[in-house]
Amino acid sequence: MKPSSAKKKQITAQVQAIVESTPITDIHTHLYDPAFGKLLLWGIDDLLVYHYLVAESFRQMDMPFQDFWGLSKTDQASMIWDALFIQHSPISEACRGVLTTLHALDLDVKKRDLRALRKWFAGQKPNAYITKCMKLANVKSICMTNSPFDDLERPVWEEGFNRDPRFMAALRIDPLLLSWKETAPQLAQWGYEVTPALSQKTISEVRKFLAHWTLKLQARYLMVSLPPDFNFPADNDCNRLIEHAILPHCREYNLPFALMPGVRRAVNPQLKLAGDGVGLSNLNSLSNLCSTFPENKFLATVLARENQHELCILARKFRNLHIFGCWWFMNVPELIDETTRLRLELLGLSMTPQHSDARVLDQIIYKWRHSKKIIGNVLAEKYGDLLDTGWQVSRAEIQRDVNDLFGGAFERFCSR
Ligand code: RAT
Ligand code: ZN
Repeated sequence: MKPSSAKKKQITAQVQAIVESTPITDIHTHLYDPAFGKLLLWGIDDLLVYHYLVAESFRQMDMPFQDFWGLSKTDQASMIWDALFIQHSPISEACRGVLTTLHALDLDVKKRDLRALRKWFAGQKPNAYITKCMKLANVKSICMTNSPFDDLERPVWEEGFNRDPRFMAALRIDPLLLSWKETAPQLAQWGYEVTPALSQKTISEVRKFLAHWTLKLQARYLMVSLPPDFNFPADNDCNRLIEHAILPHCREYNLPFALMPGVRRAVNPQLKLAGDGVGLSNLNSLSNLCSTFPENKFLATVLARENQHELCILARKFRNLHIFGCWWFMNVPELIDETTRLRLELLGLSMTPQHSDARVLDQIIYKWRHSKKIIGNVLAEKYGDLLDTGWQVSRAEIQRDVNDLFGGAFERFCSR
């Protein structure tokens, strides 16, 4: 006999409740430990000048790019508010996100009163506000993106501070791998005996640099974003550094190396941070890395929708590969739904379906609320399909599975 639809409804409600109440480890964000002061962005103006919204607003404004960039943050935020929320309905995912966040904070969005919103945010105290946002998103732990090449961030690490235990670090190394010739003099300036040519000595100095920052940050993984034409193997500095410095370093410290292929940087430089685009990657490179270096662990997320299926298949072949998140242009309901289904159907629970990529603290509220709804629905549907076979899942089993999706599987992969 087929299980009744009442039983399926019951399981859907149960899954949704568990998804709601399970604390999340957010494994990739651009947020900072509060000790970084102003580098941790929050509040209505930062929500509005988020680069996802900047890109959308230029489509509705005639203003020259340079004039916009010449405005203060407050004025830019006002222009975006007017273009995307007042002159048109805020339908896009990034616009809707601002409203979900404000609504969750109990602010009245229908009044469309930017001044009142600013006043409310001005009354918040950073530390209490971090706790509030994490509570509303039910996020227990946030992984930052930490670059020693960032001139604002580096001095804070160098000076030292008491870590907020809710914030983990990840060592981001894009300049090291993607523009070695420009990065080498920088390393030399910091006292590493490197030359532009990748001699043995230079490689061992690069490893010293990686060790220094891994330990200083207590980094959980190393990370790079890659252009669609990234190729491994190939005879170039990037690959030599990966093979002889990054991967041996990751093996020594038992750290995963996270690869994010598919970003075309500065497709329209006039848009600044909002000017990056997407391209299809050749995932043979990732396959080659996983098979050539079985002692290394790789985390991966891809930017192109068309790469998602192949990525799932790769993860079926290589257990040293853990796939995660619906990154950036993938982080829209339609594609989260599709990608989560693909992953659950091809891999089961051995993956991390989402990270927030939040750049502004308050965004964790909407990014997680929107994603949890979709992940919960897809998961409930899958348990419903199991019910049709006569299999029954207990509450404890659902909780175990959801724990895995929201950080447990990632933690296990890292500690392996
Ligand atoms: O999602 C974003 O905000 C992008 O600008 C990037 O930062 C991307 O997530 C990355 O980590 O490179
Ligand atoms: Zn990111």
